[in-house]
Amino acid sequence: MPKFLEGQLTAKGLRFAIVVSRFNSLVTQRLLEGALDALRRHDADEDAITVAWTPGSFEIPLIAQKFAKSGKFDAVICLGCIIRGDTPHFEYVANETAKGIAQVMLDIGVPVIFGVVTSENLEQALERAGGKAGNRGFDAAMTAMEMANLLKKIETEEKLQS
Ligand code: INI
Repeated sequence: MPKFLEGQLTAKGLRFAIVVSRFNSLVTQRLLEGALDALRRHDADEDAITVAWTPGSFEIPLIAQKFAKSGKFDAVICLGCIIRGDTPHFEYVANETAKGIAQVMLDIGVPVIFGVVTSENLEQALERAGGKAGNRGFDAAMTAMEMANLLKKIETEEKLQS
C-alpha cells in the first residue's frame, strides 16, 4: 500500500512572512489583500503574520532570505508585479526575482512561494489581482499553507522512523 503525504489547507498554528513589493502597488496591494484573506479564512492567527514591503520585486529575494533564515516562519510568501512595458528591464527583473526566490527556498529549506505576477500590461496584471483571473496573492497563500503542512508531516514521519 503506498503512503500518500499531503499538506492540509489550514493556517492554524503556522507563522507566515509576506514580502510584498511597492512597485506597481495598485496591483501588489490587492495581492496582499488576497493573501491575507486566504490566511484569515483558513484560521491564521493575526499575530503570526509579518508583512514587509520592498521597493521593487528585485529586492524580494533578500528579504525573503532574511525571514526564511530566521527560523521564525513556516513559510514566506513573495508578492510582486512586473509589467513588461516596452523596456528590456522586464526580463532582468523577472528572471532574477524568480531565480532568487527559488534559490532561497532550496538553500534554506523553508517554503518560499512565488506570488509574483508577470504580465504584458496593467490590465492583465489587475485581472490576476482580484479580477477575472482570480487573485495570485490568495493562491500563493494557499500554496504556502499546503507546503508548510506537507513539510511538517514529512518531518514528523522522519522522526517516527528514526
Ligand atoms: N520592479 C517591479 O516590481 N516591477 C516592475 O515592473 C519593474 N520594472 O518594470 O522596472 C520593477 N523594477 C524595479 C526593480 O524591481 C528594482 O526595485 C530596481 O531595479 C532597484 O534595484
